Amino acid sequence: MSTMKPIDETQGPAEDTQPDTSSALTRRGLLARTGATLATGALLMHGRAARAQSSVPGAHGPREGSAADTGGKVARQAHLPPGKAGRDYRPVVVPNGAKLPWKDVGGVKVFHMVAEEVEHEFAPGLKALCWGYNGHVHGPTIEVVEGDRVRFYVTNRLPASTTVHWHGILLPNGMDGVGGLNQKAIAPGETYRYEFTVRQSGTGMYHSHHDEMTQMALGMVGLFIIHPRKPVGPRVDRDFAIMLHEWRIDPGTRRPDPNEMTDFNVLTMNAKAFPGTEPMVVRKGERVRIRLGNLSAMDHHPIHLHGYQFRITETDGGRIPESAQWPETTVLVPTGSTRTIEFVADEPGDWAMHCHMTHHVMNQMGHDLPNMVGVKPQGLDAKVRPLLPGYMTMGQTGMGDMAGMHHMPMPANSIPMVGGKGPYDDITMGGMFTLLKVRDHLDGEGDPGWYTPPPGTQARLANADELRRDGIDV
Ligand SMILES: [Cu+2]
Repeated sequence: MSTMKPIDETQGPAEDTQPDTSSALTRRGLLARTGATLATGALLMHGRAARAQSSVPGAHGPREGSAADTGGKVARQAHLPPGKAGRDYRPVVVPNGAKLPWKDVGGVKVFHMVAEEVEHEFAPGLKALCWGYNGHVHGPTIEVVEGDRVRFYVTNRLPASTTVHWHGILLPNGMDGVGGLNQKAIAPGETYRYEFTVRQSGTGMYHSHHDEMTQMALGMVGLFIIHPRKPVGPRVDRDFAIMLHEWRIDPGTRRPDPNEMTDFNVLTMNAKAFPGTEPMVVRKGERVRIRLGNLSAMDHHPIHLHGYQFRITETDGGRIPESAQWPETTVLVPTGSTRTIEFVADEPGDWAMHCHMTHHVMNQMGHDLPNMVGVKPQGLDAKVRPLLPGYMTMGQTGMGDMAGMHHMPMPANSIPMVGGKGPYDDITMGGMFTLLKVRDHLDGEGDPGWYTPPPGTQARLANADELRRDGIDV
């Protein structure tokens, strides 16, 4: 991400020269007394008033580390007043997702994250017990502005210890959230406090950094969007953010399996598998940004957008200078990375955007199967049915017919390998698949329905006259 230039050397009131009651107050004792949410609210109101009164707009003084935390030895760094949506940035749209709310306490953006178990629906018909934040899987998207001072309270309501790592975010080492290395892990019932000044802009992420294998596999990841304080690059009209992830959920089970190493069967965008994914809706001519993050356990995802050439404008290392931006139609998003693309949506339609690894656009694919392509089962089905009622040989012309399986009985808590309903037929993709819907006109913000191509602009059955005319012998 782009590193922020020093913006203000003025030192305002020292935030933590008052006794630092927060660390004590946020721990178990207060939780037990009043409940976590109330406790944090009360805490935030308490002891901050003096600071709020004395803070000077544009010259707030809190800095990296606090006097109480560090004995006042850490160099102080100024921050800016909290950046506001509409004034300082155009908010990102998180399809299927949520944003983490904040409140301004004495010029600091204060957030409360609650790590907890969440029942999550991946697509209609498939739910699992996951771990997430604030009732969401993945966690709500954090959206801040370069120069903001941010304070995160993290309450652990899981049965296991956890931490939060701010992935790609520049901050003091003690705030980095690696369990055991930078801090003691947050025990069940405890609330920890993280605080730093945001000194970059771009697309970052956050995730558990304690028992990562289990906790990330169960969903404990989220996006951390930082808008520049001053605009960088062409202004965009639509700014979408999508987290890529992969899961192992066997049909009929209710828990993602964290022990899976290679064979993931639910591939998601913002924790939804198609047809559960919400489309990105855009007006023709608008400049569009799509931020993609990937915290999959093992896989990189080459995300392909139909209908457009785009520029890769940003990695998690920051904005790419315009002269170095590559035109592409597929962007590889390595695991542990973010990539941002931009383009002008000048071609209306319903455009597919999906991972180009073909097994990543399947749902709960069983592949412990013989290769049936080209096999002619003839009377086999009839012979087997007395032994296995309802038996049907499958796969002899591929998996396209699986799309029709949403008309058939399915195992409990599972979804068809492929297929959502399209305007013409079943769509033979699932998983990491979504739609960019570009329209000349939009009524409201919702899904505009299916695109109707103008007459003469759609593939159709060739007729005999045309075949004869053009010398096509079929
Ligand atoms: Cu993929």
